[in-house]
Amino acid sequence: GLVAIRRAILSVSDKAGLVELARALSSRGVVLLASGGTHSAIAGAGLPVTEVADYTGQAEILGGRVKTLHPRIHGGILARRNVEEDLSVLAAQGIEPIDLVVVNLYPFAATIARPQTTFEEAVENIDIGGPSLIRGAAKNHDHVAVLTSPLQYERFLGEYLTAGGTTLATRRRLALEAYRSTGQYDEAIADYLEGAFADDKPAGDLPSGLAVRFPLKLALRYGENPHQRAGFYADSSATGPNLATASVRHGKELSYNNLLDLDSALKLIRMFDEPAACVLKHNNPCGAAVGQDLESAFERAYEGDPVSAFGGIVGLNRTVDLPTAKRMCAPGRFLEAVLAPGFEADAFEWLTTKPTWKNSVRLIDLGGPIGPGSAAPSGFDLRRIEGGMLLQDWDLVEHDPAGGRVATKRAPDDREKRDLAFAWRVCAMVKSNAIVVAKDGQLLGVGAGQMSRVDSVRIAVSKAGERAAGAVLASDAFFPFRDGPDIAAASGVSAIIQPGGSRRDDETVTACDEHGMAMVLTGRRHFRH
Ligand code: 93A
Repeated sequence: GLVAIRRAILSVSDKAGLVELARALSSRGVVLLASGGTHSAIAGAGLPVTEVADYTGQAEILGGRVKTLHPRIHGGILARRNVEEDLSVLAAQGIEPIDLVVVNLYPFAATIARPQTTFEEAVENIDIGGPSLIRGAAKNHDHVAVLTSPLQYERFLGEYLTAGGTTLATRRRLALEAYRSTGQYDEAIADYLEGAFADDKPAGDLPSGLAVRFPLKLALRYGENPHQRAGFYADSSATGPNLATASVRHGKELSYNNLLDLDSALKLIRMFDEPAACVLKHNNPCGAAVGQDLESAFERAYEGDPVSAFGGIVGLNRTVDLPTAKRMCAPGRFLEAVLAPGFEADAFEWLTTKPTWKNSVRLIDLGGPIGPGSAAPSGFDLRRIEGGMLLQDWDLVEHDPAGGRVATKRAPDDREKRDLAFAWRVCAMVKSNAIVVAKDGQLLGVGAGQMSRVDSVRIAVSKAGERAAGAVLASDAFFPFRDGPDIAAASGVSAIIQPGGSRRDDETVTACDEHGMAMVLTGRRHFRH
């Protein structure tokens, strides 16, 4: 399995680490071949190196479009060292075997990221010879090693110097990474061309395919359950504060379920301009509130359902200050994780020294402000099903749904309007069938994930208890019958917000009118499955 490196070809756009690598190889007696610019860089450092054009006897043509595409190069890479016929062809044609290929490609992604780049420049930056070298070397990994990024040089050199050659394990690992990188390179080209050719197809068409641009960010200890393997793959195209760019500043490593809950927490608090807090359990909000300041928002969120909030995941849309930190550690409280745009130094200190659960609490710093104006999630919402994947637009929630149509005789008053807008946004983050009850910008009861809407209503109003009097209720989809509003009215709910659209909307409106309730129809549904 151990292969000595007698000859290497180097052709790199990113010249970082090149001279150091070339020097290490050269000092080990490796003969170096390099394309034009790479040759200049190595020769400039005083190292012996042959230019590809001199070796092949073929000068670069077409303004560099053909540099390394030559049988003397590709024959040397692709020949099987254990096949007599291959070796005799090399000997007959004076082709020397090449045991190491070091290539990194024209910077296509960086080129198209510059706004002034023209289509012609982008196309010229599609590398042809480089991927051919990489793919050839990776195909012949039984005999040849391939490096595609300066990030690989150090580890490779370490392994090479230790073993005195390349091991099969190293060559296999590098071959895999090589095909990943050429795959992603072509995906980026296809994405770009799809955008550039967008006029060719009807507006709103779905992408013809999906780019693989989710590199592994974090291997997780396990998935939803301990017998499931899991990992967090980051969307390299995401912008704005998100879970891939956030830093975990304290606490145990994040789990799969933590990340799911944190994602819902982020989506929820991002909907609010004013100081807002939420507490998530099993991916449903059990607490949510807005307040004059972060401290009161958190306090009211936790107190909405303190039994459920124990061990919860907290999301906050303001930098955590000391008063808020103290509330989090009040006697009898325990939090699993806190996500915020930042932590004041004294608040951070308090959270990491005061509570009994200080060692385990995960503090996640988004590193920047979030709110209705900050970047929306990138790309699409994806989910796996057997045999494929479902893709949809993100379910973004309208900021002020209380502007919807009033269907009842009585219109909501100003306080009810504010609460309806609050409840509507929280409700969108609850698993369907979703019902929430809220008052004065505080979530009081949630009915989540029930298979009948009326059961969700029963759960939500019973959670709110006596506090339901004068509260408002939001429903993520229409009421099929009047039973839900009837139960809400009996508990003292005074106003309802829902999409409407049922064949029996009239029945529901009549029920509300009979009870003197106001009802707003938004015309937009927010299922969450
Ligand atoms: O235009 S190319 O696709 N034609 C080629 O034959 C070729 N061979 C290597 N570009 C080609 N390359 C690329 O040139 C490499 O992938 C590398 O990115 C770059 C290195 O050029 P230089 O050594 O002249 O700086």
